[in-house]
Amino acid sequence: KSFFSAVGGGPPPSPSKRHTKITVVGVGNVGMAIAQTILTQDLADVLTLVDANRDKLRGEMLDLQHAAAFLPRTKIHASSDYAETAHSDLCIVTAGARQNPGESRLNLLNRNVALFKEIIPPLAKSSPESIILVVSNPVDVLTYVAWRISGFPANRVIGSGTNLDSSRFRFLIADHLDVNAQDVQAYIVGEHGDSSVALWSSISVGGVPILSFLKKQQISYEKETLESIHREVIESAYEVIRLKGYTSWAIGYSVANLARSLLRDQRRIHPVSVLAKGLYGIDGGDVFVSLPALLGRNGVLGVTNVSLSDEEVKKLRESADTLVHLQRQLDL
Ligand code: 6V0
Repeated sequence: KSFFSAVGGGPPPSPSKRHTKITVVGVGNVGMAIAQTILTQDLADVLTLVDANRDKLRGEMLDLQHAAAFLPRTKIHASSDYAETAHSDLCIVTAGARQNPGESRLNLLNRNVALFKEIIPPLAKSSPESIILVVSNPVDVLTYVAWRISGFPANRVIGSGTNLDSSRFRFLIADHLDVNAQDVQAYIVGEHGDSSVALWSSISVGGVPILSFLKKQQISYEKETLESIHREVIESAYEVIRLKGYTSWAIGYSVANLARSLLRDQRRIHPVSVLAKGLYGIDGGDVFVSLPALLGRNGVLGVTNVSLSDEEVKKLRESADTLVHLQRQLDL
């Protein structure tokens, strides 16, 4: 006898036809911060976790499931078998090898390429219509690797890129002016990390372009002050890692925010890593770097044409050239 009686003798309710399913590969600090933000923000009906470490995977699944009484309903699965990820709408990849002491960046990168060769083919095969969102570092090169290995069209392969750098930037500007960071528009583009490019002309607060505002008010500002804010953005990642060993909460919110824009077709503009060949004078080869991209249910719907200064274009091209050079040395 079932727990519920059928009403009017009719058929039992059929399961809802359209689920939103998100897969998170890698249940380390970053994967779990993303998973928990997705749950609290009610972004998925089904959340599937994948990791090579089976004990940790099952432990994390149970720990999240035990919070069910406090959360919107989401089915949480965990498996190291990619068949469990079938029909995902969004696959978020956070699995990554860590740098060994004294290990070169290229060596680490090649170990991550080997990891992606294990992860991406079964993921893409199980969910051929999904969007792949890469978070593992170095994110721009690994997004290129995921694109190459998956064979997906470029609009469905995205790297979290400078979305996080930009939110750090917005926080610092907001903190400086003592306003809400949500009212600060500011973009960092290019390569995630050290060679990112701050778009000073893009900064506006409550719709007021900040540079022309300062000029009009004849408030002198030092280029150095602006540059020191950008430097702080770059250094803040290292500082968090030095202090707590890894970064997790901000990347968790930043990726959940991307998931919302994609799956709910929000058509919001995010600086994320996209195939940038032919854009902004980047012509050296297939390369993924962050540009302000319009995101919706079909992935990347377009890239906005911001007018950049000559210096910004130069920096962007240099980053792209460095990445292309690095990509040529990969065991792909
Ligand atoms: P972590 O805590 O070491 O977690 C990595 C997880 O990957 C572990 O649970 C591993 O078991 C798992 N893993 C390893 N190999 C496989 C495999 N073949 N299949 C499935 N799972 C596997 O690292 P953490 O979570 O701190 O960081 C993950 C990645 O995110 C790293 O590459 C970071 O550098 C990167 N980040 C990227 C950011 C961004 O802005 N793009 C920000 C923060 C971290």
